[in-house]
Amino acid sequence: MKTLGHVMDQVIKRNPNEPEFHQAVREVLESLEPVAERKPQWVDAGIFERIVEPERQILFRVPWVDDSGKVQVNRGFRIQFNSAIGPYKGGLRLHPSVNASILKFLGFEQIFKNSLTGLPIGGGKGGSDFDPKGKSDGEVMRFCQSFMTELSKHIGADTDVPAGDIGTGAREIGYMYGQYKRLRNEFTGVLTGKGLQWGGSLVRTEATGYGLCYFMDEALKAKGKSFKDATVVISGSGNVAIYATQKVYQLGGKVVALSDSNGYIYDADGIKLDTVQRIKEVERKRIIEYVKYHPNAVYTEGCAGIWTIPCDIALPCATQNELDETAAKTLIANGCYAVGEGANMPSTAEAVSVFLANKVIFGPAKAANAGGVATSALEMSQNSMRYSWTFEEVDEKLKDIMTNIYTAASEAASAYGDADNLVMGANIAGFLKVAEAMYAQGVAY
Ligand code: NDP
Ligand code: 2IT
Repeated sequence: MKTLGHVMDQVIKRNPNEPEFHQAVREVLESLEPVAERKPQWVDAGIFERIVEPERQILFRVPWVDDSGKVQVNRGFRIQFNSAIGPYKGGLRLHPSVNASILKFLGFEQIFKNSLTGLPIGGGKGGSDFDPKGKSDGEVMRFCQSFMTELSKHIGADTDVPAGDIGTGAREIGYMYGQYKRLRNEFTGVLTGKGLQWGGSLVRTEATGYGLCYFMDEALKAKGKSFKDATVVISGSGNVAIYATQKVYQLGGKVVALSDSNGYIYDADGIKLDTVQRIKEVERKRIIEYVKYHPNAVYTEGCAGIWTIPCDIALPCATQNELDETAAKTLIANGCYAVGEGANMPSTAEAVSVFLANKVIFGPAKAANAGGVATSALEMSQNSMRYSWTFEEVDEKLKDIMTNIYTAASEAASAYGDADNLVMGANIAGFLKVAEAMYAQGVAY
């Protein structure tokens, strides 16, 4: 990196032992090199140095009492990364692996993703190393209440609006919202992903998976392809994976595999989504259960092997760095021609290089999975209006937004000389609006 190398060096020095954060920043700075060359005034204004440093990082203790009466302590985080174009917006991840590096990479990517939606939302992310798996409803509720007791001091409908992510679904959002309301005596749109009876938006549950397919549909169309009759492999079996599966079927494709962190299922006849939804959304059990109901399907232990299944289109929808260079090469060798990232940063940097070098139609996470947060922003709009749109109205807006994101990323890629590189295109298109805003708003002396 010619112009921005020193920014990367400073990030590494200032944030040691944070590999995921370094990975996310490096990819963006590499894409922004040609922008820095064309915009010396942004270099002079320190835009690049500023954008890699979170505006605020909140770290707190989350004590709660388990069912046996024992006190447990988790760590809570909220990274308020950038508010140049709107209130901080981004999910809350509840997973034992959560640490500063993971939340900073997610918060950083959220800045550009949220900008790409075209809606007025800044970037943030939060969560805790709490593991909801195997916990009772009561334990999850007490954790969420304690988490919100502290978080409530730092968020607000016009300040910072958290939502779901891994481990945080409708149940957790409900408990957190209840606690916020109890503490603040306010019924406001401070969280998104709320229940439909109390301020939630239709389509928010489906939005990330649907949006991913709408985005990929555009990218495929540009190359004369579509989901029709395509064989699709999807990793994960959570919110994003389930609704991506549903939309792939609606678009005429067939999903043959899904996974969780223990292993994957392969059903050559096509995954029966109602079975998966019952296992995952209702019973909260493991994906291995699927083969009990569909004995023709095969379960394999270990989640990485899912990429050895031949497919036309792969949609990684589980977690970061779940698809490495070897997996990328295997997918291509087996005929895969398109990859859409439903998860955040699911492909390693090496895997992305392999996809781009082999002209795979590649939808990077920031662009391809922006439908979730975009619909969250639509939930915020509806909350402000004290109004709600129909399913069709929200779905139509989501479709438009995803089409616009594809167009913006594709046009930026062309404008900067690498037409099919949507990674570069999405990074640049997302960055430009935030940089303009930061430049216009000046630096405090
Ligand atoms: P869920 O908690 O609903 O599902 C997560 C899925 O991914 C589960 O199947 C889980 O398996 C699997 N998974 C999680 N961690 C790992 C791991 N370390 N290794 C292997 N598998 C893992 O989360 P979501 O579906 O909401 O999120 C999935 C991805 O999509 C994340 O990267 C998230 O950041 C991203 N995303 C989510 C959005 C949303 O609106 N929800 C919006 C945009 C992006 P197991 O049950 O075994 O843990
Ligand atoms: O990664 C993401 O974009 C999300 N988890 C959704 C965030 C949101 O505010 O809806």
